[in-house]
Amino acid sequence: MKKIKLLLLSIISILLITLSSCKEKVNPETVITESQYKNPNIVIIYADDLGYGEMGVYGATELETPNLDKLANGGLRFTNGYASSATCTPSRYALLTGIYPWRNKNAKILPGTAPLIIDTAQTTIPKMLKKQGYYSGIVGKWHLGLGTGNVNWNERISPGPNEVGFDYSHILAATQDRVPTVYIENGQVVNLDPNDPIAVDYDKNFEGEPTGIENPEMLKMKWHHGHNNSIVNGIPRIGFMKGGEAAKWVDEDMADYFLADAQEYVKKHKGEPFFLYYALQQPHVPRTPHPRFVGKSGMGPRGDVIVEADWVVGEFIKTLEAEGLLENTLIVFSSDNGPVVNDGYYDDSEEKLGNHQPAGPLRGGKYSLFEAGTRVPFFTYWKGKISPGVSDAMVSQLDLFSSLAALVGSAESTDDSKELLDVFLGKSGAGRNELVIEATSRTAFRKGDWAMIPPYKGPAVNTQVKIELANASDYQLYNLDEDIAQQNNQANSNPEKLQEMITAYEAIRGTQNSEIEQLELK
Ligand code: NG6
Ligand code: CA
Repeated sequence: MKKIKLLLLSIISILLITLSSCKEKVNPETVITESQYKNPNIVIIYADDLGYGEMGVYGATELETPNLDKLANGGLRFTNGYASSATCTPSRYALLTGIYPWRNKNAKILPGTAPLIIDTAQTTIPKMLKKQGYYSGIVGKWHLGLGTGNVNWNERISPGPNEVGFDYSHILAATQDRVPTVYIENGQVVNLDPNDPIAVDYDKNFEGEPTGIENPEMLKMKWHHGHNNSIVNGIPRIGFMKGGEAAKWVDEDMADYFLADAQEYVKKHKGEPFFLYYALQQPHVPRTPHPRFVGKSGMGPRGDVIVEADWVVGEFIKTLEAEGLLENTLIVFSSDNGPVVNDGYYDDSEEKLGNHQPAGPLRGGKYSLFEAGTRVPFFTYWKGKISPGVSDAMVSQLDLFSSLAALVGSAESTDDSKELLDVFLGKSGAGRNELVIEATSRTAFRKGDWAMIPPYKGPAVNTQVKIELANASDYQLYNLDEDIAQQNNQANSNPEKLQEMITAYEAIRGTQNSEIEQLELK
């Protein structure tokens, strides 16, 4: 009798176990299949000009970024994470191709009419992912050139993102301060009226068209330097544009516009492994927060658009969560270059900055070879896969190409892009040992705890943006471990270290090139 009881009990418990595991298997919410683990979705969220000190988790005290902080705190936050360049185009080039931007002489701040600078035969992150079965999209800022020469904005614009690997693209061509001020979806200007064709010129104005310099009465935002060509929505821009009235974007709606598209993209493609490159336009100039965010930071439009960007990221994450995708999506957040306060408009950014330090403890800013030019906020997040933490490992956006390839089982890599998947996932602290950084065609070197900046002609400070560029007649050598603010130049006191740095730098970069273009902010 006892034996039968025992047998019955064990049969019941086996049944229960089987039933409960069956239940797990049929609930679509909780199932993560083997292939999903192998092919997680990948999202890169890329801010424009966000500095090292502009998130709470990176030490900001005057500005609140609760959504970014939450994400960074739940993921792996890098203290030595680098953009490849101190300006936009070169950093984006390196991010997508895994190639140092200084290897391509066209990788510099581009006008809105510049041709595409990525060779359509070249490999890119979306192309590599496509071979592994991914669908790829870009939503937001492009700034890598379009077409091959004279773009006709009234026909399909090609080559562009769709020709370098993106299956879907919804972009602004260059920057928010450059014409054409229209959205472009898969090569077509959105809302273009064929009876009001678009013409763009960066050299001369179109007859009868108002400009910032001639029509100050039409401006709602005044230009400080440059930015005095065509006026769109009361904001003077770089470059001249005619026509396309119905297609022109509303600056204050841009964050909502791209957010809605990024959310829709996720919903549409959640059934397949997808890659999304979500390139935010904030806090680049012109800073035009939606009225919901005006005054929210107490720091004027620059702070307000950072608050707006933080909100946008929060909303986007909510969508991933609602779609049940958070456990199956690797998120990478970073910025294309360091911060600038006044970048060409009178927008109260200096007056209302208060105690905020956009670069945190770092020296310099956007355009600079000092640390603040390229050391930026950088974190990875993957719910349940990446343990929360902080990593001091040196990583560059350049490394995403080879590391993401390793993640999805691709053997592709480039010489410049280090495969650091375990570092990005928090399984290893062994980042890169050395890195060449770039700023407006000049380069410098980081190795171990040391930073070396070769001598460059040119002003020490750009007085328009009030940023120290790091130009000097002699070599500079800093130990970042003890001197993160780069105040103590050891080039003279430590000649052995200096020589070691120069030798290692030249092994990658070649001997110093004297043909350096001077930064010209018009
Ligand atoms: C500069 C612009 C600046 C910004 C920058 C590009 C002037 C005076 N300044 O030339 O406002 O647009 O280019 O920024 O025109 S980036 O983040 O896209 O590299
Ligand atoms: Ca930028």
